[in-house]
Amino acid sequence: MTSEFAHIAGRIRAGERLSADEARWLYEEADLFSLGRLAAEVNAKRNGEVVFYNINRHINPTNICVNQCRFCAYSRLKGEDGAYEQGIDEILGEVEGAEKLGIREFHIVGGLHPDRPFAFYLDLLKSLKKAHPGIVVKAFTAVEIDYFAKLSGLDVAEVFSALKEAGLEAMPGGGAEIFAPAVRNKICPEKISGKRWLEIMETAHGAGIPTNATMLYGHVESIADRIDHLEQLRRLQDRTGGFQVFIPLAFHAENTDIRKKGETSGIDDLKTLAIARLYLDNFRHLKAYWVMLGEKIAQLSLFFGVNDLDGTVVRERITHAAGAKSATGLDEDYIRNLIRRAGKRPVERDTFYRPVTGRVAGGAGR
Ligand code: V47
Ligand code: SF4
Repeated sequence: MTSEFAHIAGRIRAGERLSADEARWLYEEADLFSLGRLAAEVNAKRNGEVVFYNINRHINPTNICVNQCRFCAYSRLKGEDGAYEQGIDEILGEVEGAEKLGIREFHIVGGLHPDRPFAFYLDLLKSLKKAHPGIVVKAFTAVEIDYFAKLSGLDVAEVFSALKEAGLEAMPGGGAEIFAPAVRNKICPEKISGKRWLEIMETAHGAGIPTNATMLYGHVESIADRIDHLEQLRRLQDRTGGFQVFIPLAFHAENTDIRKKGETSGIDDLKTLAIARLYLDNFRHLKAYWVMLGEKIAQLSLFFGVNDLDGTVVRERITHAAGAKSATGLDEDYIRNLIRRAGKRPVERDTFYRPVTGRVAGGAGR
């Protein structure tokens, strides 16, 4: 172990914060296994051997979007081949019987549809809550919230209060991409700025809505851009404490306008997770999104500081449009086995990271 690594490890063990320069050094110079072991140690102190997963269902009401992010293979213009939009009845039909499958969360994100009024989204939440009062609705990225404010003429706080009344309980972390303006201009010039994304999240936290945070990596950004992204998340979390979990999203290039050979490497994926665990000392949870990492890297990430494997998902569309080779959903037993075979303890959680009690997963004796 180099003396630089020992110095950083000593500072972290003493409860000091990783600096941007140290994070860059870890990315560029650190030995992968020493880095992983340190991140795993920090995680074990906070979360023990428990690894969370949840039983959720993705709902993507439409892929029609007025933005044309260059990394997105999912969106279509209205009238374009492959464009779709689901009405409320169709969505309700798709999730019928969700309780019998043990589903505890609807995760709803979609495109910025040019004609649908804000009232559509309020009706969607109300209808879902009426039909499934026990299932938590985690919905809409900060990008969609900004769009709803424009559509409705309301300010962001008013949008949140209407959505809360309709049943919104938490928000996913999408739309963050990379905050650095130079990168954002290249990969998603029409999208709200990083500054606006952070402002909207701050307003959500102020309204009592917990949110997640993401970072899309492995496209045209530099290591310094990634660290700047983590720094901005850490600062906001210091102020609000409203982020529940950080989720790095590995870029998939197929069918996108970003020309790039191959996907992120497994080594980059694991380093990014481990450095996030160390840098984001004020985030309790770190999620390996198996859809983007593949099931095997997601399993290995449990030795690199991760304590959450997302969920059963069913049925993922966004990453699969960009060539993901992972399944479009996993069953609960499969996820529990991934965790158990890594020597960890699988625990089902709800949206708010509370262990689910009173239910024995997959039957007796487990
Ligand atoms: O914002 C789009 C990303 C995000 C691609 O909060 C891509 O629990 C890789 O945010 N390659 C949406 N990524 C998904 C998302 C998410 C997923 C799972 C859980 C949670 C959560 C949030 O997907 C977008 C964008 O960053 N994305 N295209 C692509 N080609
Ligand atoms: Fe639209 Fe979201 Fe795709 Fe961008 S990433 S084009 S905002 S659906």
